[in-house]
Amino acid sequence: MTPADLGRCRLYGILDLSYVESSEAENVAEQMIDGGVDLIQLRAKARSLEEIAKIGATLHNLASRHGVPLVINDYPEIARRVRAEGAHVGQDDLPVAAVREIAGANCVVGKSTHSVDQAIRAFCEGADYIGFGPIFATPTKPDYPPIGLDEIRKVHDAVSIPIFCIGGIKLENLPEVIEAGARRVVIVSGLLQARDKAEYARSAKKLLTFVI
Ligand code: 3NM
Repeated sequence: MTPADLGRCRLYGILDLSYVESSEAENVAEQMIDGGVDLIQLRAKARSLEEIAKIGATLHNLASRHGVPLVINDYPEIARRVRAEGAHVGQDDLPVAAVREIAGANCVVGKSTHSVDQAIRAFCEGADYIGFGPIFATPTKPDYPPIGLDEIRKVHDAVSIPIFCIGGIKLENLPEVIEAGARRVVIVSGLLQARDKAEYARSAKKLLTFVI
């Protein structure tokens, strides 16, 4: 995945195994892809490396058949092993250059940021994209104070890599997140808990498609 490919991404879906049974991961990823997610991340907290690698390989197989890049959260060594297109890390993880070294030069590296200062630091560190949030309080990532909508425009003025707003974003509040300046978003629980996940993703994508 090139930076230009990344720049075209609007809707980032995270397949978080706290919402999805491992046995359902492939099926759910298929629905997300059907709905038009531009990127898929595998997020698996408290699972064995072997299990994450196994699911990662299955998802990579599926996603690459559809031309959708796969990003592995937290484990750049697994990103390399399953030939994922991206590796994503948080503030307490290795620096971007070290992640890139492990994941491989062809892997894009994303970093979670929780303030405009952290976003600037991640940009200077060489991240290919950032997550920026949580915009709203969310049970998917508890213990993080919400940033609020006002910072969205500031972070877009401050850094020029793709910014994916994240945290508590649902179809219902997506218009106000876009209105506040977001061009790209991540939706986790809203999408994974939707009855019709493909339709949910399709609706979100439609709202994001015409944002300049
Ligand atoms: N990272 P939901 S917020 C995985 O702010 C994650 O870095 C965040 O899930 C950050 O769409 C978050 O269910 C959870 O709120 C997003």
